[in-house]
Amino acid sequence: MRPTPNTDRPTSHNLMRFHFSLLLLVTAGLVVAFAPLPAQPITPQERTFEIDAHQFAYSPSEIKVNPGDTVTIQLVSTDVVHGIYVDDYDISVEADPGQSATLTFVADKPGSFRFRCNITCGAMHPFMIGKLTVGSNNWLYRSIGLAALAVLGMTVSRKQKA
Ligand SMILES: [Cu+2]
Repeated sequence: MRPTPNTDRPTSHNLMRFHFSLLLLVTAGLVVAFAPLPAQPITPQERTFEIDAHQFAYSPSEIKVNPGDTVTIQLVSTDVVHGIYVDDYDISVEADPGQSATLTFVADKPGSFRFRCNITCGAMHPFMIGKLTVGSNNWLYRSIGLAALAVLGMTVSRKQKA
């Protein structure tokens, strides 16, 4: 059993204070979740990734770049003929067994894109996919901010009840 709180009814002043803190927290939450971020001064870079293609996977299977980067993928097929096709960017290249092929493009579309093998290379060929991420981890920082606010909110409401 928790100790019985003293029987004072919440005064309207306390209630108002509680509602005000609540409003403040909700507002802060909305700001953290939706406020537009200032354009980040990211200097576009030239980036090269070597991706090994083998039945039935890429390694690495995820690459991450900043918007505006000039990306070069060196595709190396280590067994049979493989290709790489990047969704939405609609670009591809194919590499013969033991050979490499190069694909260069400007990552001008932000977001997450699948890349996949565009050469039928065996039974599990449809599962030969990877991911290209163009952009920053804004959503991650936002969710961390929201979690921090939630903790703060619980602390405040507990204090109000005490
Ligand atoms: Cu393949």
